[in-house]
Amino acid sequence: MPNDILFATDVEPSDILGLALDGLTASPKTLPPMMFYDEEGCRLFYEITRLPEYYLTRTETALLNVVASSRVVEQTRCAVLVEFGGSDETKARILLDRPDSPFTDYVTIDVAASAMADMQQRMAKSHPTLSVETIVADFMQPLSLPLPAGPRMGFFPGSTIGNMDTAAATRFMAAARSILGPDSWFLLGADLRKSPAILLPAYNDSAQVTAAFNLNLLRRLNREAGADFDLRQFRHEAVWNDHESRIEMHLVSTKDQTVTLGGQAIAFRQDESIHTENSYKHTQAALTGIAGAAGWNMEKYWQDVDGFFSVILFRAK
Ligand code: AVJ
Repeated sequence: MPNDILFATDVEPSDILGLALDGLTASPKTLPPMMFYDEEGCRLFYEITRLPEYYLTRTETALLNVVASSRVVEQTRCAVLVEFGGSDETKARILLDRPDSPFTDYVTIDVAASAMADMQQRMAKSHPTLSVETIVADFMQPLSLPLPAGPRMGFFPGSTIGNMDTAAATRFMAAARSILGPDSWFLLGADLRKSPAILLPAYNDSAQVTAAFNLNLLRRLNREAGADFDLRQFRHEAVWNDHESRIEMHLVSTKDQTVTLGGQAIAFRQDESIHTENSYKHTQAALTGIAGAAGWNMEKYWQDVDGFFSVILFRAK
């Protein structure tokens, strides 16, 4: 299972229908990216992370290994690692597995309760002395959390922040700042702006796994919201929006057609799209600007030799 998942697999069926209707009756039509991650969607995303074109996961993993083997993390003297969206601990393990890891507590905040319970079991086996706590909550909402005492380090890997526009990313970073408290630190993994010649294949891979991942949304709505999408009449499209500095994923109707869900008819014109995801690609300056507006100073910055991906350590102002 991927650990980049911010949003729930555990959404109530009624919410799925409501969310889908909200998006599909809007103009232009949209569906929220959280909806990708049903069981099959999680499996397909995991497959995406192994694709040769999808440089993000392997580049970030290599960077986190560099971060972990530097002394920077120990020097923060953080005792508590708080992962936002951490229902899969793979990347946290890179930090927690260090022999001189300063962490005594690992806290994850996510809406995917069942995935977090599985994580807790795995961690109990491999890290019996580490205190592992799972908090079922949507961290985009204001929260007051009973976190263990001591300086805390927030952790938000996977470039999940790319799903948020600047305003939402700033809101998230500010919420994290208030949840973590004074003297806190924050380790962010974020994809960087680069040539569309690199970006487009990452979202339009030759094995068509990303296409399957995108189209799986419609299969999910057929199953969970009683919709009747014909998957052969929609195609996956990934485009680079240079002005917004983002990859957009769309599902494009190949003909004029009508789909029903929840007893409501939704009309599609030929070539009309459902906008299913934004994946913003920020520069270092944009990322530190967002963090700065949310109460964080940049302390250290890592990127790979190609400048594809960044890991940034922030400290509360
Ligand atoms: C999990 C949001 C980081 O935007 O690259 C992968 C999701 N979408 N391929 C990303 C995704 C299509 C991914 N994030």
